[in-house]
Amino acid sequence: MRVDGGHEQRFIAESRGVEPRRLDLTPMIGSLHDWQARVNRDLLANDLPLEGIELGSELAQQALEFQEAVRQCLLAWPRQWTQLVPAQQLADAFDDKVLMLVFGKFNAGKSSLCNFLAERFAARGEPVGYFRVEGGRIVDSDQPFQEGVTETTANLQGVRLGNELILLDTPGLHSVTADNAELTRRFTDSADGVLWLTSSSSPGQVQELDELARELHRGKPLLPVITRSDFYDEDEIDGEIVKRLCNKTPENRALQEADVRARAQEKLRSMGVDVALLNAPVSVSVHVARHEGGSGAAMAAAGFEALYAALLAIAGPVLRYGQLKPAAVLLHHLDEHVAADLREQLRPRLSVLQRAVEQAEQALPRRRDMFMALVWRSVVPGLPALLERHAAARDVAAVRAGAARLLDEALARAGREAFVDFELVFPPSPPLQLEAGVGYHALGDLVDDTGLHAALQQALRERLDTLADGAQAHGRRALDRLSQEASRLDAILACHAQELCALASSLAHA
Ligand SMILES: Nc1nc2c(ncn2[C@@H]2O[C@H](COP(=O)(O)OP(=O)(O)OP(=O)(O)O)[C@@H](O)[C@H]2O)c(=O)[nH]1
Ligand SMILES: [Mg+2]
Repeated sequence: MRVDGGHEQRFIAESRGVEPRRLDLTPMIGSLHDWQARVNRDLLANDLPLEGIELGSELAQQALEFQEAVRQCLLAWPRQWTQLVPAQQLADAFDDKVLMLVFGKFNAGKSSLCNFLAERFAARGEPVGYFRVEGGRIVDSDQPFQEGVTETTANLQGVRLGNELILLDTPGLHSVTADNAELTRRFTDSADGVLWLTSSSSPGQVQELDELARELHRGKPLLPVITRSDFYDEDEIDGEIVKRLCNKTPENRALQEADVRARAQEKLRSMGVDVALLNAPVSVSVHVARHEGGSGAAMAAAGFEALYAALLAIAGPVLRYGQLKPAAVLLHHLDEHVAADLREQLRPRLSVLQRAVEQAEQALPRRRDMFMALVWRSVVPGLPALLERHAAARDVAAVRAGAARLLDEALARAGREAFVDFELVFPPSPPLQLEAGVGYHALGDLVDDTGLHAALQQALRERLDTLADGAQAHGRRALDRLSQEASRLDAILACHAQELCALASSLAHA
């Protein structure tokens, strides 16, 4: 390791010289807006067809719920995008700067590290400026950050190091009010990379990284910094026991770094985050470095040369993220709001609907049988009275018409009961068709209607068969229309999701 402060000098020189290379993101931003427009257009243009389906049915309700979810999404997306505008404006204030988020639990040593790095920059003649964020505005301050247990940082604050680099000192985890949390989030949205500070007294509490999930999923580089990497040693000076703060040994540091690295890797994997974002942890002691006067050797021994080297190493990815930021912010909105809604709200609703359609389709033969039985049971008991009524006049035509009327009365009711999900309309039945010669017969003084009765039943069965076929086909057609449209829409949404992945990957390789 170099002990002449070489990395510090280089780091400060390079952070003076970073001139973020501007990429022309206009075409990418245009493609992202086009994508959103296509999603909107396809959602608006694709109503689920409910023709032939009873509006009060479970099936129709599911389809209507989907349409309602679409409506809510179309309303929410522009609102969610507008909510990001203040964040962007705030970020614009640092448009050409590199923003590093200094993140960690309370007392992790965030404020102390920021102050110390600022001292180092100032000592080398670089401009340094502190600021607080109050009510969404940046307020300059000439005071370094408060350090220490009693002075827990409750506000988002930052320090400009040189002209290009900004450290954002976030409020210690769990010490954030709701307002602050929102503000912190806006700022963290615009950060280009993250220093995760974890105290050497219990390093690598990886559950803390859960709060960084968004940032990490957005591909921001992560550098774990093991802070307070020191211990008190007792020395005897002139017969007196004196406590002296010492750096932890290189072996001890190496062990902790390896442990933090292994835990962080596992955590990132479990979060589905690209492990390549993780940089090798470094251990530092601000207190020892300060106490020893910040000489080159002291800085190196306290871990700062390694920290500077690590910062230089991530400068590339950090700058890259910074360059892509305007498109990245839009992409993240589309991914975290629009694509997430397609994935978690709309497509699952379409699947539920599809399953309901399948079940309804499978139930159709059962419904047909039930329909036949209901109509039969309702019409057949009325036939003897009908035959009786027209026996004197032997009026077969009246019987045929009367049977058709009995049928009509039964159809609507049985249709509603058996084909519950469907809207069935039965046109008035024409008189039943009987074979020629079928009618009442004289049997001595009596009139015999046995043949007519049997023929009526036969004709009724045939008519009913045709009607039941028609009702079943009607149901099937309605279900097919709904199902086809639902799968078409689902395929369109899946295709949009893929398109956004492709856009994200072309942005990553821009
Ligand atoms: N031993 C030791 N203590 C340190 C070091 N750096 C910071 N501390 C102490 O750790 C405590 C917390 O430091 P801060 O810098 O205020 O920590 P923070 O992460 O900003 O804390 P919050 O603002 O509460 O989230 C203070 O008492 C510091 O003096 C270090 O290098 N060594
Ligand atoms: Mg603090």
